[in-house]
Amino acid sequence: MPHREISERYFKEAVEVIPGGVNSPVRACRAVGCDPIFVERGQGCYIEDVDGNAYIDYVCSWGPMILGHSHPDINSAIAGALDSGTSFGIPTWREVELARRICECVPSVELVRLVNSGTEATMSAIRLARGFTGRKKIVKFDGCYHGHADSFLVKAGSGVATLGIPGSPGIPEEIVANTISVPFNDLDVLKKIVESQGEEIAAVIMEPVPANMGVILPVDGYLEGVRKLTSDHGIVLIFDEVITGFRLALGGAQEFFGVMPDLTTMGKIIGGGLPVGAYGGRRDIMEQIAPAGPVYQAGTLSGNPLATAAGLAALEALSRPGTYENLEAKGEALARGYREIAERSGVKCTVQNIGSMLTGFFGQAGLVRNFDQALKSDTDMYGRFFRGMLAEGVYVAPSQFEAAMVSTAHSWDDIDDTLKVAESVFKTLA
Ligand code: KE4
Repeated sequence: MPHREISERYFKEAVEVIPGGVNSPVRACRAVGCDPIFVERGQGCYIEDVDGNAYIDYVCSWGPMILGHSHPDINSAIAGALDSGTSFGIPTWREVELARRICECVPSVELVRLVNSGTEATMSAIRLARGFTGRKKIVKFDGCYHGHADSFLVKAGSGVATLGIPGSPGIPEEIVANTISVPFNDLDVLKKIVESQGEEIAAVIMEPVPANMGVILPVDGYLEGVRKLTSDHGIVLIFDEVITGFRLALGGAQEFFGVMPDLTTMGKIIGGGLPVGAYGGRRDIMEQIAPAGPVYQAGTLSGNPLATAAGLAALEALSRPGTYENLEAKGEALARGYREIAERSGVKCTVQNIGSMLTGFFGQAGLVRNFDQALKSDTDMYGRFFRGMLAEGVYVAPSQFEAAMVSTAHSWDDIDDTLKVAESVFKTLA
């Protein structure tokens, strides 16, 4: 078992000055029964903690590090931008370039606004949909997570599910009353809601491939069905592609599945590890955003020179031929390996994957199609899996209700080494 005295000391100090000792709940590792490591550095697919222990990293900062840590193109882009200053609050050419690249890559995006996080992107997109339609209600899906804005903390995934928080205190019921949450992958339920309340619904917001309850795949025809229902009722369809954007394809899930939303929210990868979010889509809707239109949204650091430099470098690297085929092949190999190991070890574990993201739902035998089914997973067994992998130098998501991410920096040897570790860890789970 690697020693972690320095991480333990840092965590004791952290809890004295930061709630729970972390700046984002899921990092606390409470759901997997251990205290968090503190990272010293990252290089490629590896991270090293402050005690000098190295790990193959499958969290990848929850998605942004699709090119691995300390990618030379990104680091030099940031260094180059740094010489000219860090922030102006005045337009710069890089934010136009990044906006242009996003419009070129994401099929349904004609106009885009840069913000500083995924949460800012989704909360702004909802406000825009409400302003554009004049309607109040929104529909989300059980287990999907769209950041921590008030309207979304209803049956949410990610850290909300991880910590088993029913919703969140501090959110007035009047806000929550306008959020309808329905099961993912059930078109009939959505149809009933839309047909009975459609004229009051401003937007349906969805992760086209949910990753915040673990990776859940849309059943055939589901996305197309949601698209038709929302189009028929004048409802703005928002694809929250903060995770799937630039991960499943350069054009995200909408390119992968060929289903076009009205608005798309983005984040993570487009910042290259620095804080960038974005929302964009149909020109007639986006032109309602101030100062072009009356729907207000603003941000001191939006389009920041360093963050846009990093984002541009990331998209440039991702545009190279063969990138997504390679990511997909490694994601598939890892998922297949886990399935074979679970089978050999007699461990019930349903592994679901798409592109370079995957989740093993422990204690499950069949497909996991929605949040209620995901919640039946054996989270104690997942915790033993996490701790076992960590002890052997593999850092997987510290929650059953998240996704493991493969980067371009993961070599075939890293995948093989990960599966060798998993073989021994699964033996302890049976
Ligand atoms: P941020 O505000 O954390 O940048 O993005 C919010 C968000 C919006 N939409 C989707 C689909 C997301 O997955 C997220 C954030 N993802 C989580 C991990 N699943 C962030 C990790 C964390 O909360 O620390």
